[in-house]
Amino acid sequence: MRLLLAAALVACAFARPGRIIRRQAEEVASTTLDPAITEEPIISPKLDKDGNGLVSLKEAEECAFQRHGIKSDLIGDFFAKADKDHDGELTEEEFLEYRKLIREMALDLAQKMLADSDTDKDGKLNLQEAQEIHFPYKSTTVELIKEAFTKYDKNEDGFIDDHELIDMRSFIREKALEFDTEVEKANKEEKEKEEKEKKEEEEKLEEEKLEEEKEEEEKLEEEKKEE
Ligand SMILES: [Ca+2]
Ligand SMILES: [Ca+2]
Ligand SMILES: [Ca+2]
Ligand SMILES: [Ca+2]
Repeated sequence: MRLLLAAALVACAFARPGRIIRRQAEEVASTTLDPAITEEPIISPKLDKDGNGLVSLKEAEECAFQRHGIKSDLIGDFFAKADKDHDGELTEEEFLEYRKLIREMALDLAQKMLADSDTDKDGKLNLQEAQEIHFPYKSTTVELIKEAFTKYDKNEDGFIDDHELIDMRSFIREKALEFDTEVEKANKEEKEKEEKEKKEEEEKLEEEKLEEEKEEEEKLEEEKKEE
C-alpha cells in the first residue's frame, strides 16, 4: 500500500501540475457551466442589454443566435420551458436551464455537422476533415479553422468531438459576425467619404459659378463705363 502511494506521489511529481489543475478546472466547468463563458457572470452585461439582471425573450434570442445561429422562431419554446414562474424574464437559475436546452440543440447541430464531414467515420474530426466543413461565411479561412481546431481541442487528442465542435462552431460564427460588422463599418465609412467628396465638389462648382457670374458683371459694368 505504502509502495503504491509512493509510486503515485512520484507519478504526480513528474506530471505537470499546472496542466493537471487546468484540466480539473475544465472538467468542473464543463459539467456545470458553458466552458466558453465560465469566467463571466451567469447573466453577463453583454447578454443583459437593459441591465435589469434578468434575461428577456429578446435578449435570450439574441444570445442563441449570436452564439449558435439558432433562429428566433425556435427559441420561444425553450424560453417558455425555462421560465418556471412564467413572468417573461429568466432569473440566473432559469437562465441556466435555458442555456442547457440551447446547448442540447447546439449539440444536435454540431453532431449533424460532424457526421457530414467525418469522412473516415470514426465519430470525430481530424484537422483535414474540419477543413472540409462548409461554413457559410466569407471570413472563414483555412487559417481560422486551424486556429479554432487547436483552441477547441480541449482534451488535446488531435481530434474535435461533437462537444468540442459546439464551441468551435460558435467561435467561427462570432468571428464571422465580427467580420460582417467590420465590413459594414468600412462600407459606411467609404460611403460617407464619397458623399463628403461629392458635396465638396458641388460646393467648388457653385463657387466657380459665382466667380464667373461676378466676373461677367464686372465686365458688363466696365463696358458700360467705356460707353
Ligand atoms: Ca435584461
Ligand atoms: Ca421567470
Ligand atoms: Ca473522422
Ligand atoms: Ca479533442
